[in-house]
Amino acid sequence: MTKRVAVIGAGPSGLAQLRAFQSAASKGADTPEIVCFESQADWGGLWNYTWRTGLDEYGEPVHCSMYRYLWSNGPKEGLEFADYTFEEHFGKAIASYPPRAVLFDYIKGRVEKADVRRSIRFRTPVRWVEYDDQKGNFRLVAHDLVNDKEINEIFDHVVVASGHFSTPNVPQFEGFEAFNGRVLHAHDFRDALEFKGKNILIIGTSYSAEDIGSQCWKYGCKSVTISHRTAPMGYNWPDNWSEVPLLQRVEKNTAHFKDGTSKDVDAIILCTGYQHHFPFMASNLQLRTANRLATADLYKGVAWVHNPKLFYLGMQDQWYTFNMFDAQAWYVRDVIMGRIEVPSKGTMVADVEARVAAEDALEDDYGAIRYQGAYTGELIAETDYPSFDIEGANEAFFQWKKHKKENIMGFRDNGYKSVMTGTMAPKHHTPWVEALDDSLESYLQVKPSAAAE
Ligand code: FAD
Ligand code: NA7
Repeated sequence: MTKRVAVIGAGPSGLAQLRAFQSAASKGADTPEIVCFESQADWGGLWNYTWRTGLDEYGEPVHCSMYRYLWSNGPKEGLEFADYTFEEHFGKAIASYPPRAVLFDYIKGRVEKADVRRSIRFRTPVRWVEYDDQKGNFRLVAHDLVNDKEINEIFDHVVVASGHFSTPNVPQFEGFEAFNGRVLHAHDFRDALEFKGKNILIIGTSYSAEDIGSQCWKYGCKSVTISHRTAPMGYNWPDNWSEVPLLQRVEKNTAHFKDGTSKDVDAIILCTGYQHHFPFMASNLQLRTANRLATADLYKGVAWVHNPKLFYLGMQDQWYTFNMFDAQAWYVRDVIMGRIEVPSKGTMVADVEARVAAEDALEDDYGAIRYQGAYTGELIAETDYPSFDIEGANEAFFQWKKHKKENIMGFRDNGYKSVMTGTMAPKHHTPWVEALDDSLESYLQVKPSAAAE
């Protein structure tokens, strides 16, 4: 009997899984039946932008954490699909830090070419997954929102690709209740113009903090104050920025920090990260992990050590993204299709422990990039996913880090060499600080009439 595989989520990771099976089928393999469940009305995951925040029109939590004017925060040369290059999609070489709409278009291009949309049930959130020990399969419950119907089906394998940058981690600080401005989490940030002329306070020092602060600065906020728990980011920020220790309390509009200093602010943006959140998985199948490179309980970063018929994709903290998800998806496909055998539980647990220890021994971000590059390469070597020059991709990340240090508001004006095509990215036509229009048409310099055709 044909195996049935459920894929939860049609973001970059879930789509990688669909493409992996389609690729095997196109080479003549007998592939399982794949059903992908997606809560949103379209594919692309976080890259599928919506203006909505909170709950959507069906009362479902809004998945999107992206915002207007978002440009890639790392070089596209580090995420390029090995089986579908930027040049193939756009018909020309493009600059290295595309805005969201351009990357969304690229993600869609590959799966449109692969013709996998028909395996996706949109507007169908998965509500529950449990494993039947006796029958050796999974029972999955989902909700067809459009027809308001419950779906109850049996699967031999489940691949969870629901992402982990959507459920916000929201700490509480003394005085928030009486603060006279807006307190929001990065997940609900949508348009920097809301903060034009305002003094903003950002809590956190990672990607969201850096990028939301930069957005607000670019679109005209009055000042940016960044409060750290561990250490300041230390970039050469513009004059109206300051980095301060952790927020202690807020009194009316005055924020007080750990070093005794204070600042009057109009809005507070919590860039305090996200939770791995899987309320739809039975508790014995639920991944519980920190946001790190070596996730807990996943053999080779994907197979659930307690039951390797279940897989999680893209659950790592991410330097590499799209091509790492591909490496994972091709690997998972081959396990499901019996081309790769998973070892005993003891060996799988030892694999996880070794990965955790190796990550713990890393000294800096450069080590972390090499580590995730090596992991991606390790999985690729076990499948027929096209191999590529990982060292070269690492080098694009190293250059990116160097360029950020040199000029945090100008790093996106640099270009890098594609390890897939060997082409050097052209310089973008407008410096990032002056490029206020983030549309695909503006980025690619397509005339609106031509874009509409
Ligand atoms: P997601 O993109 O989160 O997709 C998960 C999908 O699963 C969604 O479509 C969701 O609707 C669906 N889903 C969730 N739960 C269910 C359910 N119960 N039932 C059915 N469907 C469900 N990466 C980069 O490479 N470059 C960047 O510049 C970059 N910028 C980022 C900026 C922000 C603000 C954030 C939050 C992330 C950014 N990322 C970036 C990282 C991002 O995580 C990846 O690019 C990518 O989107 C991860 O893909 P994914 O498929 O694993 O998860
Ligand atoms: P990250 O990368 O998980 O970073 C979370 C940040 O929030 C980090 O600086 C943490 O500080 C800080 N944090 C978390 N909890 C607290 C509390 N309680 N108090 C103060 N500071 C806190 O999340 P991001 O949203 O920046 O990035 C996620 C993805 O989105 C990423 O892939 C990007 O591409 C976009 P710490 O250093 O732990 O002290």
